Amino acid sequence: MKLPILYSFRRCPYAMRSRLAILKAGIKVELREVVLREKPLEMLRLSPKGTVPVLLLPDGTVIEESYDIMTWALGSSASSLKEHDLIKLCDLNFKNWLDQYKYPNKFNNYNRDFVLENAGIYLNLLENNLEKNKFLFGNIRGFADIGIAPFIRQFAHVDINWFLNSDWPNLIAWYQDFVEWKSFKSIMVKHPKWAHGQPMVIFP
Ligand SMILES: N[C@@H](CCC(=O)N[C@@H](CS)C(=O)NCC(=O)O)C(=O)O
Repeated sequence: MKLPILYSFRRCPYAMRSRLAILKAGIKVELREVVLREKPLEMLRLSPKGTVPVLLLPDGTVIEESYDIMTWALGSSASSLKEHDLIKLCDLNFKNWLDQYKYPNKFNNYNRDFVLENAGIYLNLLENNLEKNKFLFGNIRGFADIGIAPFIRQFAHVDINWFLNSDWPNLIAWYQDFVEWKSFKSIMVKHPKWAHGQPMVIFP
């Protein structure tokens, strides 16, 4: 049986959310681990924009946005507009502040306090939701948790001590629960770079 093929990069938060959704859905795919500076031609032919993740379905359909891969895997997209909006706000706004925070020398636009103040607007939103429930939209880990947590992990890891001492107790607990989650650990297992002729890696 032909499996869908997922071009992925272990440390990419967009790829992480896609792998988590695929794992949660109980779907099997062929995993092709990509090195971003040497993207395989096979992937670029499918998706010339050159970002991971990219999913190729056996019928030839290409899904090249992580949100759409999540939706494909989980059978439905965010169950409420609020959930959808929170993910989109992550991708369209928070991610920019995260990049500024993570790579200050690359952007060099704003000082750290200003960047943190802006990133904090989004983190406060998450904190407010998590004050009410263990997860972002209730007491079970849902679409938004999977979609957003990889980005918060990246944020936390820029300066983990600062994050763990920050004023977001519920966000910290949610982050810690995420990184300890066995599904998260399993999607972070290392795989060699994909190349023709290598044994096929089936995920999960
Ligand atoms: N909107 C895309 C964004 C994906 C994205 O930007 N992925 C990054 C890696 S985390 C990438 O492939 N960047 C290309 C590069 O660095 O060459 C999605 O949601 O899938």
